[in-house]
Amino acid sequence: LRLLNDLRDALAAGGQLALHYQPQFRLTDDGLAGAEALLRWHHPVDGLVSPGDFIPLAERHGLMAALGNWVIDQALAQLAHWRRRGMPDITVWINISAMQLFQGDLENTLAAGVARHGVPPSALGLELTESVLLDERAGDVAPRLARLRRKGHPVAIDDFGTGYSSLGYLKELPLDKLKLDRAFVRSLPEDRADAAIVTAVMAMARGLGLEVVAEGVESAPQRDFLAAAGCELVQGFFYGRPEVAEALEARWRRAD
Ligand code: G
Ligand code: G
Ligand code: MN
Ligand code: NA
Repeated sequence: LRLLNDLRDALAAGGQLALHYQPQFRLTDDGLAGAEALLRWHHPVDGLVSPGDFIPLAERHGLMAALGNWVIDQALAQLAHWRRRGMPDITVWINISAMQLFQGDLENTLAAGVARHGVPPSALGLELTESVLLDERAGDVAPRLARLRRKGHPVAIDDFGTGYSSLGYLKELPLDKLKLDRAFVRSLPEDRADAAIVTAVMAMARGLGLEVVAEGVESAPQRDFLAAAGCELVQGFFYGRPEVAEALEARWRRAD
């Protein structure tokens, strides 16, 4: 388990981990609304290692708390930096794993981080995948989310539509946004089943007072379909890949 030891070293030493930021835009006015922070590990020998590979490793071997705390601190430090430079009110969204939600002291970690960096909690959004809700401990998801939201953090359900979702949970859970999984976006606008699903999700979200972020938008026809369906926010390669913090800042500067 060389990779595991290397990850331990990376957490201790610093310099190898980074957050990349993928921009999110409002469809109404094309404005920059926020960004999803995505963890990257520059391994000294193996090069770039995907979070899909090392996050499961971290979860299995007790490193997820440290890794999750690093992400929270890094995102808040970046937000503080951007706010000092007058970047407009963007929301940075971080991915929260089931383990963080259920085992760690997420609420206090966030509160301490927000206070330390002087950033309003509303600027740091939390993405939870649908599968988190299916966790055996899911019985107390709702009160946990409610407490995080009461502190001011917006909450989104990630990869919406891919879990074995009972739609019933949408009624019970305190949420702000749905992130429509890119599987439903990929074949828009031609695929009639996907078009029907996306249209229905938009209608349902509107009725529930939730905003929808479409993921994986890669083309203008996809964007046009989503706009016509009433989708509020978009994220995907058509708009921008996950990029270093400076690149997101440059985007804002160009638009300014
Ligand atoms: O960016 P990429 O496609 O490589 O991400 C792969 C997966 O890793 C995605 O599902 C993404 O949500 C997840 N991921 C990326 N960054 C983080 C993180 O900071 N924390 C957690 N828990 N998951 C992350
Ligand atoms: O599970 P989650 O939604 O957090 O995963 C985010 C991942 O999706 C990122 O690692 C990113 O690289 C990937 N991604 C983002 N935009 C696109 C896109 O337009 N197309 C594809 N194929 N992948 C994307
Ligand atoms: Mn995500
Ligand atoms: Na997703």
